[in-house]
Amino acid sequence: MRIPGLTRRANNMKEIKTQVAIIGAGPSGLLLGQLLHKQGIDNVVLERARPDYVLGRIRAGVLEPGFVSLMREAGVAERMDTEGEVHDGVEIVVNGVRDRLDLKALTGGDGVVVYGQTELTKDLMQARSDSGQTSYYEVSNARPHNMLSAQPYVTFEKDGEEYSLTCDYVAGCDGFHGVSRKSIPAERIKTYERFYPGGWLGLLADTPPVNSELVYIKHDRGFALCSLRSQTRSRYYIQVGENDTVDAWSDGRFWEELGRRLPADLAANLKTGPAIEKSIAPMRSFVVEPMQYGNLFLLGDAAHIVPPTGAKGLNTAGSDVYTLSTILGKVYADGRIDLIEKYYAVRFSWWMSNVLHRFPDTPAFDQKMYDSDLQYYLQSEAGRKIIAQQYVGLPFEIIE
Ligand code: RFL
Ligand code: PHB
Repeated sequence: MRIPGLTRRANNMKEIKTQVAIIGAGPSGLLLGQLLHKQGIDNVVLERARPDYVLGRIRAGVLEPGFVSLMREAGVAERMDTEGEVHDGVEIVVNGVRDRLDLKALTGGDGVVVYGQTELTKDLMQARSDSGQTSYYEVSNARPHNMLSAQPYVTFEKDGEEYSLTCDYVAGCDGFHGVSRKSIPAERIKTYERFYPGGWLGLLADTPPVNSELVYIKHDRGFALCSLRSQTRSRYYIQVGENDTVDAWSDGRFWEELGRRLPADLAANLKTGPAIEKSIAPMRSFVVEPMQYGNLFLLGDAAHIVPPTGAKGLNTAGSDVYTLSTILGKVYADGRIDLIEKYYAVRFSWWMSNVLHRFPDTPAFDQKMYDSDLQYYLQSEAGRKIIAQQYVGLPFEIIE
């Protein structure tokens, strides 16, 4: 592991220097690190958990074209391009009736790629270690300081030693529960949050998926989603109640409940098997404003959360990463310090137009609106186009 400029301060705190300190080694932090590295910008990643813990979290599976391009630009797309599945369509089931949205036709050519967050995180970890960039896993007490100054620093502890990481910029990529957002004085930010009762119980199994494409199901017993990682690995979700726990859901109970929510032809095709992973994802919408405090930037889940319904979380994180890596590229190569102040404005306007659109954030949770809106959208060509365009995502902003 390369430790840039490691020195020891008088108080025995080890001092490290880099250009960009990245807190969090989820997809946001690792992809940012890779894109900065490609532009010759030195960065250090600090992660609280162990690598295998990060890889054990089963989350997103659907990548929009913008995210896919970013993986290619970062030089980490080889496995995604061979093992990921391109999906040109997705199904929505209302009142037991299956309706396929031809994403490609409705958007004029775009589809999505099904490739697990776990897999792309693995690819990013590998690229990072291959290129010899510095990462510290299992750190504790990471804290950003002096964020309004030209020389912020992050203190942290690792293996009983205290470190100080001096840098030009801090990227807070440490998710919803991370320290970055909490380090901004409360009077300088506003947070907007809505917590929906209940959550999504997800189950991963090595069984062929019930359908070759994703199926979103509206059902009186609750929402269900048939997703997949490949044609031999399925990922299913069912909406569960507020007080439900994973322990209350044996594999058998899960399969039975899923079967009840599927239309008959799909239920007949359901192949069950032992769960490889089962977890409940909470349902919340959250955004912090601004997403920046001096030289500290918030990216991904540290700045905003949407319920998994629209498959937007990881993709939005990707567009934060694109914005910040583009800005920092221009800052270091062309001295465009003026762009630093643009991060927040660019991100917030993109977020508002892309994610706060009523589909797909609202429907599953606001039944009344769901009924009228979804029917309206599905029954007109214009509505179907809107759903398809939102699903495959908006293009990234040009930063000039
Ligand atoms: P992450 O992935 O939460 O990573 C944050 C990292 O920071 C570390 N950390 C710290 N490190 C150092 N010091 C501290 N004090 C720290 N505190 C935290 C954590 O250990 C962690 O490693 O955030 P990131 O990188 O912004 O990535 C965001 C995505 O993970 C998230 O948006 C998506 O998974 C959301 N999501 C989906 N998004 C999609 O675009 N498409 C999907 O299909 C999709 N499906 C999903 C999802 C999220 C789900 N859950 C579980 C919420 C399905 C589910 C079930
Ligand atoms: C997933 O495969 O995990 C997944 C797919 C689509 C979503 C949410 C999650 O909307």
